[in-house]
Amino acid sequence: MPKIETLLSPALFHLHSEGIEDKQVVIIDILRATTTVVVAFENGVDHVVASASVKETQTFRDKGYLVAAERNGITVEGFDLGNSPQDYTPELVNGRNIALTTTNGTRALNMAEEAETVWVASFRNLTATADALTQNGRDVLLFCAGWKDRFNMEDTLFAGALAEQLMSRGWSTEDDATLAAMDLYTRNQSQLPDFLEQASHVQRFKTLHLESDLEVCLKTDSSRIVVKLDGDKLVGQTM
Ligand code: 3SL
Repeated sequence: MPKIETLLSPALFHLHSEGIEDKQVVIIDILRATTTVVVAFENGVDHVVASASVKETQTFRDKGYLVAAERNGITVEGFDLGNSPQDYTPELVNGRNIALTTTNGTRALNMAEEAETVWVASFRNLTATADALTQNGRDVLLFCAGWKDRFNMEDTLFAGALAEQLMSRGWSTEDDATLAAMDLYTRNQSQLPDFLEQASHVQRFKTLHLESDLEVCLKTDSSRIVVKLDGDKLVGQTM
């Protein structure tokens, strides 16, 4: 049976990078990068290029891309979009390509690019992602993007939710981080918004008036689209 491991911070990546070319990696940035990418695919984007750099992302404008950049929760000046999933409307993104850079999510994606498959997941496509992982069948690393190398609750909760699904399908784990993430999720799954009130990024959202994104980011299983890295592009596929 395939095994599950969880990376609670990008700072721990070096402990998991050996053998990554034989593993599936799931990038998790619930607030908000991986949710935003999933919403973009729900609304018809063709592909997304995720870059760690603002400068590189801006160069995609000349290639006809919509360009999107967020730093510290704020849209970078001069870009078409920031990182609010609510801005990625069908009217704007359907049939378009997007180049995106965010504080933590796109950095995590770039770190994991050597993996056998890199998936991008959110609560919105939780079960669809579990189905895709199961179909692939290789060991999985759940990669929480966190906040500037720090642990965060929302990514850990999602890692717990996904690990729960995989364990119920017969997957196994010997990893304390995965067991802790599952415990956090099972204790709080019935009251996620209330539990996350105390989370640092939710507090940050309040200062930036971004609270309305929370509902979009915590919606579970509204989509059957899975998102994976294909060369240097993120592409979507319906399960
Ligand atoms: O860090 C990231 O990649 C972002 O998701 C952070 S924010 O939600 O846009 O503030």
